[in-house]
Amino acid sequence: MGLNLAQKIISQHLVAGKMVSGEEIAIRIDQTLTQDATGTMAYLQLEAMNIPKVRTKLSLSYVDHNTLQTGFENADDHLFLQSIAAKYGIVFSRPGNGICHQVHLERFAVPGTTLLGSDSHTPTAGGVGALAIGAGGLDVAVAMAGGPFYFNMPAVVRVNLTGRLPDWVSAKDIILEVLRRLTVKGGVGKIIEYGGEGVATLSVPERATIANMGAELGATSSLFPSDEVTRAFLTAQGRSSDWVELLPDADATYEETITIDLSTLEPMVARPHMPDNVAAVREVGPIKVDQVAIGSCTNSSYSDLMRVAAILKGKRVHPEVSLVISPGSRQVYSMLAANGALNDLIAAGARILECTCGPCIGMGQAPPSGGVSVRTFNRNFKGRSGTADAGLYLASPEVAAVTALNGYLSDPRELGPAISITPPDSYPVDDGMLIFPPADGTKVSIRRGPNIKPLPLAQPPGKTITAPVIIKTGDNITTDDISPAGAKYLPLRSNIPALAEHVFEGIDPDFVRRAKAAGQGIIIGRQNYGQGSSREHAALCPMYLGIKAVIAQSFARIHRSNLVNFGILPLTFVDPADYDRVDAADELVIDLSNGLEQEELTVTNTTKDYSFKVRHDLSPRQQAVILAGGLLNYTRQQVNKQ
Ligand code: MIC
Ligand code: SF4
Repeated sequence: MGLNLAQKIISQHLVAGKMVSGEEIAIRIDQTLTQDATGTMAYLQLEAMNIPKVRTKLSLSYVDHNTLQTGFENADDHLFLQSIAAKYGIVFSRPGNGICHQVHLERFAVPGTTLLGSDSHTPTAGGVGALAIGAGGLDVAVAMAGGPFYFNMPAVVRVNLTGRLPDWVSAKDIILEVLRRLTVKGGVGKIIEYGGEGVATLSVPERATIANMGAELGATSSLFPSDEVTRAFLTAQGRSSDWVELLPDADATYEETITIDLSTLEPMVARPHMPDNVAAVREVGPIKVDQVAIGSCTNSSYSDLMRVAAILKGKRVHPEVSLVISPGSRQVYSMLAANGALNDLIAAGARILECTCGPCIGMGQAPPSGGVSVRTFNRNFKGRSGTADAGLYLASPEVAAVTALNGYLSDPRELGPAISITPPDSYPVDDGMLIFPPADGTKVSIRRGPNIKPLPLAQPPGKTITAPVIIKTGDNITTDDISPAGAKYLPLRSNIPALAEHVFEGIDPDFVRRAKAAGQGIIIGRQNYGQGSSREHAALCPMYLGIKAVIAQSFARIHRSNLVNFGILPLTFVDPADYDRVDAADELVIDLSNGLEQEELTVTNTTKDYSFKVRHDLSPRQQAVILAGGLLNYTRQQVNKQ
């Protein structure tokens, strides 16, 4: 039987398990990446593993999230990361070099290889046919130490692209259409594999936009074939030797197939506050806009920004709109500077920001109260911009640019004939902002500022967990809800005691006080609990506050793994209706007297005097991780056994 792309790459990297969807497998990891906001924890965890040097083919540490440096914290983190990289044989990408996913796509992603990154948008590299997966920092640390990555074999969904995009419709509109159809939980447990004749019409940066936002579907990864378009891109980056052809077999099978006729698409927008709340720009109408933000790992490639510059050239941003632009990488930025497009942006009134995540993660440029911001980004969760009552709309660079000129949400098709940007035959390559590690890093001393606090460790659970429900939440709780994003919080990412003070702050400011008062607690969630980012802080901080279990109807993949890694039990209701019976402050007793061997556990609600069943769905390895008090304790035990 023929293999699809995912099966081809997985089978070449498989070290445990069978490629049967839903079963736990383990794969060898070729490359890892971290960014600074998750990297500090990942490297503290790597240090705790006591290895002299990383064992991957290539590991990178990017600094792109926390660059505001409003206090000493961010700068201290950067020095810590730089010294750790030198010590452990990791390439360090300096602040200013660009957003991790954009730089990785340009300079390092290799078709057919595996990449594990401590950022949920790591699958961007699927644009060149790398199997790239986002994970918690601890999983990435284990991979750097040479351990395999464990996950459930995903179901592989084929998205068949037919036809060709009409003028002014772009890659962002394709992924918004996929989100409209599948929703933010439609990709959980799946790899989305793109095929069909429409793929050949898309450049690598366009494919990367689509693969990037597969994270918003909850997908494990997204994959494009590696074809002649990929070869041209890698050659233009001076990396032709990294190219291999990677196509699915003609008789490959898929668990599900959906078809999108590109020629029927039109400019779209995701409305507040979810990336799947998608409608045509035409349907939403000319709403007044206060801010337009262009950039992020989704849409800040050379071609994206060239299209924006062409739309803005010779015109002026609307007086009531603040237009901010962050180029995705130093390569993109310098190309715009060299060909004059930067000047077109500046002349039009754009505010040019650093090549970092910036406003996407609420690091500056918060919109005004009750404001409307149209962004080329990938997430529009409530509060993520730094303004709790702002409404964020996600759209293509073309929609964003014309909106910035008009002052209201606009359809770029009004601009007349389309602009065509030819991808360059050769990109200017300057890796001068990458610091390659010395051959022997053993003498390097680690620079550890006062904000870098030791890692808290989880405790093994006892025979029962007796604890009150500290919070009962609804569907699609994001990791932004659990551990907020933004300039106030990101500097605390290497300081768990300080960061833990803000858990659930945006939706329940009293959560921390109640959790502390109770000593230990349980969280109740509904569907897709923990969607969004890979930040393990959304598990670490609740663990630090005594949370022992989360009982939900379903979980997002990365967050569920992070809960296990930090010794918190992720449990699902056997009867989803039991969600309705339990209330905040109810006292629950979870019976673990038989360990975790039985898949179903009994929970007694002693406040309301009834019992219900929950499932843990943990693999034997994950059971051992929980019983050891988390992955770090488990890994240490394994090492001591050897
Ligand atoms: C995000 O887009 O939410 C982030 C910030 O990049 C996160 C990582 C983090 O929280 O540090 C992600 O997507 O994983
Ligand atoms: Fe950075 Fe935003 Fe991309 Fe996350 S989604 S990596 S914050 S640009």
